[in-house]
Amino acid sequence: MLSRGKPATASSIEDATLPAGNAVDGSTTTRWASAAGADPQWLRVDLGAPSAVTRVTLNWEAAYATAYRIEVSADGAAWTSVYSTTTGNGGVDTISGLSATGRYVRVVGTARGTQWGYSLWEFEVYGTGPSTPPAGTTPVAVNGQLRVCGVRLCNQYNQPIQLRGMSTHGIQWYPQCVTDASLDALATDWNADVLRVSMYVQEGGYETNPQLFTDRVHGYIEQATARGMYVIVDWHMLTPGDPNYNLTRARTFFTAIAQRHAAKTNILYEVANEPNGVGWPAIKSYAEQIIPTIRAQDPDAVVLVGTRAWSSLGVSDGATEAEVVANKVNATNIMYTFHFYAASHGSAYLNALSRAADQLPMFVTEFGTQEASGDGPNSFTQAQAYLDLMAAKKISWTNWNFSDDFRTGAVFTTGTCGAGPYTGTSRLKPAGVWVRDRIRTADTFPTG
Ligand code: IDC
Repeated sequence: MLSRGKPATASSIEDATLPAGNAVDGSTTTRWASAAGADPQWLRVDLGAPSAVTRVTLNWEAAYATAYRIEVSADGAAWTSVYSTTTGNGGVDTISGLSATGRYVRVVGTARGTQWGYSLWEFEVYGTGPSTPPAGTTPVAVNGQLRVCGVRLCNQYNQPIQLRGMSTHGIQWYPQCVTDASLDALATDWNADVLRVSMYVQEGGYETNPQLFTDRVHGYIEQATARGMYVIVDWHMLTPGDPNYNLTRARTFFTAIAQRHAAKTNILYEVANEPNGVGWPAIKSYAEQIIPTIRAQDPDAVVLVGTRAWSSLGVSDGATEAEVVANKVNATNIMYTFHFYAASHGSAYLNALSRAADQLPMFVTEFGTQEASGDGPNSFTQAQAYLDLMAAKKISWTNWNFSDDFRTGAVFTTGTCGAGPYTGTSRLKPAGVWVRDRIRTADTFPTG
């Protein structure tokens, strides 16, 4: 909604207790009323900047209009009519499907339903606000800064959304797959909303050259940002499996990243890829130490916390989501992660994710359509069951992985990276064709 609390004026008021601003104050017990017995009369609101207007709602008091127009204007002087009716009957009128642009929006009453004037409890204008570029440009332009709302991920309009995209492979091994050309394809051919940057800590990753890998992540963040995608900064700890082992390194890394990118609206921090061989209390304790480090630099970003047993919510250790539900991380604006590999992780895993998503904010930051090795045969049937669940519960996801590694879970055929082409399907393995189709599907990003 664009109109609430914005400056409103009117052609007349019945008396000083019924000013124009009462129609945009969000209260249905205060109202604007025009002088009795006079036509035409108008009420207008100034949205502050040119805005795309998609919907207007009028909540009439007993003194309603039988005939009125909705008009928009760029300057408050020249008006364009975008809707009119002569059969108004009061109550609440919702006029949707508009595709108007203007800074000023007004209702002009031309025929009254009563002997009184025109009176509105509320006048609401919806669309894409002046703070963002036109709707539909990029996922970040539309959704802005994300936040956790209940068990969902919400956009700047407080509407729940689902993000879909890809994870890189380990950036120590496959930087040649993260290029301007490959990211162009990911953003505009795959229509991805989000890129997960998987920075291993061990296995030749961050610990071997903190500056180099920090700079590499900085660069990928800028490249994804330029394309309007969200970025998950993944602290890809795996072996050893206790995230506390890398706490000091994590503090250094996340401080540098969060400091540099705090003003951006598109960063999510994943603080522990896959804890393993360690209980939930140790993971929770780690999270409660690293989250304040990030928040000290970037207070409003969503933080993603790994769960026990390779982010299986404990299921791979014979536990369930109940241990998290009973002992949540003491922090706000966080989500918990769940990873699955469809050919290895059947209904016990799927059911745990389903239950968890009703009680915890969940984000699937990694999944494959194949076995837990990221290789072997695909189970597209089982993978689709997960995708259906995630669509229904608006669980965001990133798929493993955007590289040309030989394994079946790497989307490109060997030798693609560096040369391309990254668009289309000619260089995709079966898992790549499958997941590209499922990322390309139109997004639903409500703006009001
Ligand atoms: C795999 C990579 C493989 C690498 C291995 C160990 O595909 O090249 O040798 O990691 O580093 C995960 C992990 C992810 C794994 C992936 C597939 O988060 O690092 O990638 N997987 O095994 N969890 C479950 C599966």
